[in-house]
Amino acid sequence: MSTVELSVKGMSCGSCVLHVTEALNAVEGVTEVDVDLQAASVRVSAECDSDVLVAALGDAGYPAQLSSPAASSSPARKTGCGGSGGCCCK
Ligand SMILES: [Cu+2]
Repeated sequence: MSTVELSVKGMSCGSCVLHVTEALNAVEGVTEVDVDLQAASVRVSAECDSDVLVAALGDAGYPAQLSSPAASSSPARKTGCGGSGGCCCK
């Protein structure tokens, strides 16, 4: 069991959070999902590879990547619903 933190793009409302939560819960091995909409991040307790989690989020329409303190290539860009971020509730 390990906990990984992912940064997720495209989440801008409560139903995005639901979609992300459902997408992750559908992954085998995932036991806990904690979405932080404000921080655009998700903490996941899972027994599977983080690549699988990232892929599941990508399939759901939310490009994600592992949150790493060293990563400097992830500017916090805000996208509103209906914006170029492809929000679910457009
Ligand atoms: Cu939304």
